[in-house]
Amino acid sequence: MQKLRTLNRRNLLIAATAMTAAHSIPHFPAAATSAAQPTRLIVDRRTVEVDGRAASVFGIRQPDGFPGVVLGPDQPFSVSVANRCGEATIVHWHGQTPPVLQDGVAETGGTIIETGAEQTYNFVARPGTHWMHSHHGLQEQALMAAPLIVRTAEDLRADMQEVTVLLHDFSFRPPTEVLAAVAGPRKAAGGAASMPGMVMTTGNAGPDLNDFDYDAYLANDRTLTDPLVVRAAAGTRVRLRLINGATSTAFWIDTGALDGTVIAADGNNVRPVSDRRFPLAQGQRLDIVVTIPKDGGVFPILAQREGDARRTGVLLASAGAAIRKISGIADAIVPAIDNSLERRLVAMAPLVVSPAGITHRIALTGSMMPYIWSIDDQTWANHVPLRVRKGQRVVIEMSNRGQMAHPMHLHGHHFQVVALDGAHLLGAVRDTVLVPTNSSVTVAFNADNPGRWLFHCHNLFHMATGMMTELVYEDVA
Ligand SMILES: [Cu+2]
Repeated sequence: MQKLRTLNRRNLLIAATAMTAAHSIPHFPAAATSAAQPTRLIVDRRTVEVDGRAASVFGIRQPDGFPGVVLGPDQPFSVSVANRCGEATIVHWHGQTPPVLQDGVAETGGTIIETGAEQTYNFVARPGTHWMHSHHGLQEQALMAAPLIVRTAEDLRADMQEVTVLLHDFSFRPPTEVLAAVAGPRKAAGGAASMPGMVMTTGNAGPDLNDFDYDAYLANDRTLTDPLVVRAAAGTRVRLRLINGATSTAFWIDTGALDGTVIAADGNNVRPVSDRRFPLAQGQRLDIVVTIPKDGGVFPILAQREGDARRTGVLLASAGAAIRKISGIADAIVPAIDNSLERRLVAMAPLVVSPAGITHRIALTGSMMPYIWSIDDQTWANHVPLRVRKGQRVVIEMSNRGQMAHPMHLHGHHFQVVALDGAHLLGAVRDTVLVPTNSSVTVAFNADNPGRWLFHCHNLFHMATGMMTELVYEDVA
């Protein structure tokens, strides 16, 4: 049973609501645990029910079943991970900027956690909406992921109910079969869809979308057949902490009848931008504030797969509002996600970027047939590291030369988006940026965290087939 680590009356209410829902994962990360005691996380297998059918998946949970970690202001990231999942693993703290050996990545020096073993982590936590996921094999596809929320004093002062939503793409098939299907020979006929239900491009010039026909799309482990219903009082504000934990699915977030205001991207505050539809690539997070109207009602917050009609989501409902059924299939297909929102984002706290710098220009390469993705035509096995020196300003210009979009994620740093297709901007500070097909994106950051750091596409199957390199500080290489 979930402990009520509550902060105020409203949060107590929310926690109580979560507990009434059968097999729900709590959607509201409650208050922090004591700074003196590391938060214990157990990685194990669990059973979830997806549209009435049981599935064995992974979980990253506290002993009481609470998924992931929530830290309060100025709390250190002090966590122990006990691996009871029956196979070796390593958990990456996506969005955090720890010393490299604590990044949760074996390729750059982290220690694999064998099954039965336990490992501790301790570093200064970075505020914001982040998440954790396996960085080992294909475990992320089997839901080895959880929220990692670090709240600020300002967050606590804001009179807003917080609702964390972790999105997934889900298959009853084992991850290795998913990869085999994705990378298999089915695309031989010039990229045409040959799998029932598979959605490909909307036109010859469009990008290739959606490699795999998933069985379901999940929001906090649930589909719209039995969605999470969050009670939210009429006239109050709700801060949605949205995390795209899907391995190979990008979503359009749809706030429906409510105006949504983006206040943070990948955990970094941005100048408020309002809209009702927001693109969210794999690995990315958005914090969106909505206001429940004074006369109340039920307000679905939906995530619809790009290039598809399928969707998932949660419902915000005021007291007494009758819950209506929302179909998991939308009336219309939505297009591929793009950088329309990215163009409008302005960092609240721009990075102070060192004057002297180095620019790396890289091409995002690879193909559908054979299904191999790469950087400058090199897969991870032959990767050429991006070399930097501590204290430098680093600029990375990425040009996408392939047929699929790539959400590129840099470990250990947050960068600022400084150009989209050559047009300069002082955009969002974030750790994962979408590089659409036939597009270029330039990011800049301070080389302030020595080590070797992975830099890769956050489409798990692009990464698994090679689309990964590393940033290497020369003094440590
Ligand atoms: Cu990719």
